[in-house]
Order: sequence, then structure tokens, then C-alpha cells
Amino acid sequence: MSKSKHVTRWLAMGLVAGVAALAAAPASAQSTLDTVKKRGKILCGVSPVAPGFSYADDKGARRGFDVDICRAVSAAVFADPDKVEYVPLNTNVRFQALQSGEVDILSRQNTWSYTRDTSLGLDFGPVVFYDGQGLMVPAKLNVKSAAELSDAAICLLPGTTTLQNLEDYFRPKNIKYESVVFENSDEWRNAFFSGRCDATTTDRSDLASVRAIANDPEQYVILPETISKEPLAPAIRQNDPNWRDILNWSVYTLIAAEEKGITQANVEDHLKSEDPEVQRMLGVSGDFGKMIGLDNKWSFNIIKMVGNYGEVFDRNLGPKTRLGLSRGPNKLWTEGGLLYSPPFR
Ligand SMILES: N[C@@H](CCC(=O)N[C@@H](CS)C(=O)NCC(=O)O)C(=O)O
Repeated sequence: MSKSKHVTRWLAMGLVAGVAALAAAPASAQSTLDTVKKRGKILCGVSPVAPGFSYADDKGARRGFDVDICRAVSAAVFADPDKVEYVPLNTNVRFQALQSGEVDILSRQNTWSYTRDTSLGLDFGPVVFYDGQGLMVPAKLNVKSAAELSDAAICLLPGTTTLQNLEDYFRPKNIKYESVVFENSDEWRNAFFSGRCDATTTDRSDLASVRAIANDPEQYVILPETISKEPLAPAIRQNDPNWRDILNWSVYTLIAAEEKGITQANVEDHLKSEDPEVQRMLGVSGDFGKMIGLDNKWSFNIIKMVGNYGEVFDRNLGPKTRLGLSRGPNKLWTEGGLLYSPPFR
């Protein structure tokens, strides 16, 4: 099959998957909060194997940055961060799984894009990680920039933003390449590690995650170019504004807590805070929990049980982890970054 046919086929399959997802949308809007409470747990769609974002630890417990987003919502709803069942989903089935009700939240390295937002019957929550697509190559190829990838075979996964970004980036530059597409991330990673492709491509944070799994991470180099914008955000079905509020404000709690200097360790002390906004957030004054169908201690519970955004970032992705990521644009707006919570008032 010629390369262009190959590309067209995958793009077309992406479209069909989207239409199928729409067709599977439940006809009536039921309250996700009621369903979740009745069930006693949240169903959270996650990446199967993505160190830092979502992976099973030695004891089989799910951990990671995306996992902590669902734990925050669980703390808000149940005053317990672990009332969550994690559903590992490959890239090409994730949106259908959300649409058909198989999961309540998709917290899975999802890029928020125009077509996904407008044609899949989904809504995206706040951006939890500002990223961009990068390329990684074996160090021994001695490639220093994306411009040197002419005629390279590039490994990628279907149902992701990665193929279109490659097209958008390379075609205007007249750089030809061959895309090699895999069913799941295990095959995709192993093909790259075994030398089947000259380069692999995905979000830069995910490249760091892949590199962390390599036997010898030093053998791989992430190229300097960032070829796209990949704002990663959890997604929910479009038909439930209350569930959307709960997701949005759970994420904003993480961000606002960092801005206010409230941490897992000191949140109890902040119950005595003189700051009216902190009092409202922590349920000391006002009825902010009730407004979204939750206990007034919902935000307090998120911070107490999961921490603030900075703690979640550091624990899963930060310089002391095997991914070793710096905050970059994911700093608070007060520190020159893009993270900004609307006010709790
Ligand atoms: N942010 C991009 C790509 C995210 C993505 O799904 N990346 C793949 C790698 S290309 C992944 O999740 N790998 C981990 C896994 O499947 O467990 C998107 O939303 O399409």
C-alpha cells in the first residue's frame, strides 16, 4: 500500500470511529453523579502502560498523574480517593468507551482538539498538562533535528493526534516519511526499542515516559522540535453539566490550593485561615459543596487525600521521578505559567 493511501485509511478510520461513538451515545441524560454514587465507585478510563501518567505498581495498584485526577474526583464525591475502578483503554477505543458509558471520566493523556470537542459528543475538563508533540530517535543514529528525518520510518499509534501532526509539520517542508502504525502501546514501544522504526512520536511527556521504560534510557534522544500543541485534559460525556462542574472544580481545587499554599500536610491548619476564599473552598463558610451536589468538605478532602497540583506533579512527573520533567508551562500563572483557576466565589 502506498504511503498516502495508508495515511488516508487511518484518517478515515478515525472518522468512522468518531461517528460510531456518536451513534452509541445514550439517548437520555442520566445524572452521572447519581449513577456513580449508587455504584459506589467512579469508572475511570486510563492509559494501560504510561509510567508517570498511569501504570500498575508492584502490588497492582494504579498510580500516576492521570490516576490522581480521578482520585481527586473520588475524594470530592466519596471522601475517599480510592473509590475508583480503573479501566485501561487503548488509544483507538478510548472515546467510544466514554461515549457508551463504559467509563465516567477519561483521564488518559487526551489532547483537547476542535474535532474531538465538537464531533464526538464529549466535553473536555480543564487542561491538566500543557504539552506538545515531539520525536525521539536512537542516539546511535546521530540525528540532531526533525529536518534530518527524510525517508525515516516513524512509529505511531492509531486514534491519536500524532499522525495528523506529522502530516501538518512535514508536508509543507516537503519531508517524506513512512508512518508505521501499531495496535497498542506495548507493540508500538517494542517496535521502536527493537529498531523497527528510525523514530517514534507522541506527546513530549509521553516520550519521557517511554524513555523511562527503556533498558538503557541513554540510548534514546528526544529531538528539540515541538511540532504541535497538545493540551491534555480529562474528558466526560457532553450531556451532564453537573458532572462537568464536579470535574472542572476538582481540578481547579488542585490548582487553587497550590496558589494559596495549601498542601496535603497543612490543609488542617488552613481551616483557621482568615482568607475568605480559602474559607469557602474548605467549607468553613458558605455552601459551595452543596451547590454541586457534594459535601461542603469536598475540596478539603481533595487536598487532604490527594494534595495540590504541585504535589501531584512532583510525585508523578517531577525532577525526582524517573520521568524527570520540569514544570515548564505547567507552572502557576503567578509564576509565569499557564495554570489558572477561576475564583472560588
Ligand atoms: N495526546 C495524544 C496522544 C496520547 C496517547 O494516547 N499517547 C499514546 C502513545 S502515542 C499512549 O497513550 N501511550 C500509553 C498507553 O497506551 O498506555 C492524543 O490524545 O491523541
